[in-house]
Amino acid sequence: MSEKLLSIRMHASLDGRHLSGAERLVTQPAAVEEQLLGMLQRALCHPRGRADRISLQVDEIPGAERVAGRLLDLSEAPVASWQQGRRQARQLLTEAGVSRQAADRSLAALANGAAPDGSSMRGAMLVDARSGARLEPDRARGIRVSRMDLTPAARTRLRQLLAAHGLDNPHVIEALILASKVISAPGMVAELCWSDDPDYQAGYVASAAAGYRRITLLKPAGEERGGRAFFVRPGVAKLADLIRYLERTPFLIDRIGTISRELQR
Ligand code: WAQ
Ligand code: MG
Repeated sequence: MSEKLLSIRMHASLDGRHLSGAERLVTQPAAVEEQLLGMLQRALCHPRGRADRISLQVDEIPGAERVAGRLLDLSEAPVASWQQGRRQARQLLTEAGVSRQAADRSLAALANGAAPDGSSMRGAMLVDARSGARLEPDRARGIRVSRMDLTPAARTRLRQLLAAHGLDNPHVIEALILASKVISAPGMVAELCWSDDPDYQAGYVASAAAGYRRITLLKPAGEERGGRAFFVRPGVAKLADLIRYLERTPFLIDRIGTISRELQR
C-alpha cells in the first residue's frame, strides 16, 4: 500500500534544556489533532518541570519506503537493587554478543553522563560491540531514532496486554516501540537503555534473540543521567545507511509480541 503517512513530533525544553519528546505516525489526518493535544499535555506536565518551549511538527512522508514491523517480546525478572540491575544488564549484553569490555565501557559512560559535558545525550551512543569504541558522529546529539509507531489496532491490543501485567504506561510503550525498530536494523547486536527521568528507575537490554528484557532498577532514585547505547557488529558495512535507517525510515508495527513478568518473591 502506498497510503500516505503523517509524522507528528513534539519537542519540549526548559531553560534551553531538552525536557521531553514524543512522536507518532498516523495514516488518518483526523487523528492529528488528538495526537497534538496529547503531546502538548505531556510537555506541560513533565516531572522535571513545565516546558517553556514546545515545538510540534507535522510532516507528510511517502508510504513507499515504509517498513512493517513486529514488536519484541517483553520479559522481566525482578532485581533487588540498581546495582544488581546493572549486573543483570551486563550479563544480558554479553549473552547477546557484546564483549565484556564494550558492555562495561558503555554502562560506565551512561552512568557518568555520556555527553561531553557529563549530562545525558539527546540521542543514543553507537558502540562497536567488540571494542566498545563509540561511533556516533556527534557525542552530544547522538543517534535519534525516529519515525516509528504502532498501528491503532496494535496499540489497543498492546495496551490491553500490558494492563493485565500492570505495565500500561507511556515509558514502556515508547521504549518497546523504539527498541523494536533498533533491533530490526541490519548489523544491530543489542541495545541498553535507562531513563533520564529522575523518578523512573527502570530500563532494559534488547536483542533479537532475547527480546526486550525489562530491568526494574537500573539507577538510583533521583538520578538524572540516563541514556541509550546501540551495539553494532564490528565492521558493520555502511554506518551512514544504518543511521539513516534508524533516523528516517518509517517503521510501523502491526504485530505485537508476548509479555511475561516473574513476580518478586
Ligand atoms: N533515539 C535515541 N535515543 C534516545 C531517544 C531517541 N528517539 N530518545 C531518548 N533517547 C536517549 C536519550 O539519551 C535519553 O536521555 C535516554 O535515551 C532516555 O530517554 O519501563 O524513559 O525517554 O520498560 O527518558 C525504559 C524503560 C524507559 C521502560 C526509557 O527513556 C520500561 C525512557 P527516556
Ligand atoms: Mg526522559
